[in-house]
Amino acid sequence: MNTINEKILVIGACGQLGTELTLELRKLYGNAQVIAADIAISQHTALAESGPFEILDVLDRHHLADLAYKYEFTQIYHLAAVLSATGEKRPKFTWKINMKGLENILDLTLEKGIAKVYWPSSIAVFGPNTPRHYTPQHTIMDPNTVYGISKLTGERFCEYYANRYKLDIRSLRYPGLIGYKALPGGGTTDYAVDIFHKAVEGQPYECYLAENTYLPMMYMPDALKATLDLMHAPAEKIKIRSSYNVTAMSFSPAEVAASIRSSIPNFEITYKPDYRQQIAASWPESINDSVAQQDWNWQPDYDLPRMTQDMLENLQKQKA
Ligand code: AKB
Repeated sequence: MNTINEKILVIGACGQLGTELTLELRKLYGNAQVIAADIAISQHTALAESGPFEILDVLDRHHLADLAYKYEFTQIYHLAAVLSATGEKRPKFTWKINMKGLENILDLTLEKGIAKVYWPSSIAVFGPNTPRHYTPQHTIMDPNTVYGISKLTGERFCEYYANRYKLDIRSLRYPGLIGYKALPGGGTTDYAVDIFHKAVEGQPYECYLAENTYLPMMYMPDALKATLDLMHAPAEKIKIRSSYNVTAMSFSPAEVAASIRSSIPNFEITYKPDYRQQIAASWPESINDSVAQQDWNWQPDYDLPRMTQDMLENLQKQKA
């Protein structure tokens, strides 16, 4: 991996994934080489203080072009998106941010000859008629959330640009991501982060999903590893230019609560399913990521017990 002479723009740098990915990229490439950008400045001081930061609205093509001129980016990580739960409250806004944002980045990439782009997709591209267990890479895709529809359209768009214009675009279909450094916002899988915060604060948790709702999940160190392994793999290994299935574990709210109870025995959970239950019910329970394993050797490190221990230890330190 050659890290010299790269200039990397991370859009959506203050989000759950963006915060950690920006810090990781800065470790690898150098602080000055990685430009964090978001619609507003982060409360995460390490992110704002460790390198360049730009306020950026991804819908503003002119500002994007100005930044590309100023920094001469060689790579873009375009993470800014409205997630599934917020998406159902604001469908038109979600469509605009998710689709126009991606279109702007793809056009900029073509115009400025940017070498590599990363764009995240999601398990939300699957829908009620997709096989729910061990969902394969290629299968029925009939998402019924605006977020899922925008991600599926984005996947088709990325593959089209890769084939037609030879752009080097890479993507992963993330499951729910769990980390302790930054909070998620507006997703259906967010409960799996919130539950750890409540447990460490000694409070009960009221879950908005039913106790036996299984969803695919991944701990943040694995999400960072998957993203960077994909981006650092030789181009000829990347056979999928829509987006790769990746996963690490699958669990239900009852199972994560039980896992937390092995360290915090009096932790209590109750269930009050809301509109997010329907979204979760349309998504896979588990994912087959054998194509990612084959193409670029994907393997996760964290299962539920190992993640639980690490989350609790780090949150306890943070809140002490
Ligand atoms: C969400 O819940 O919307 C996201 C996702 C699975 O893409 N975390």
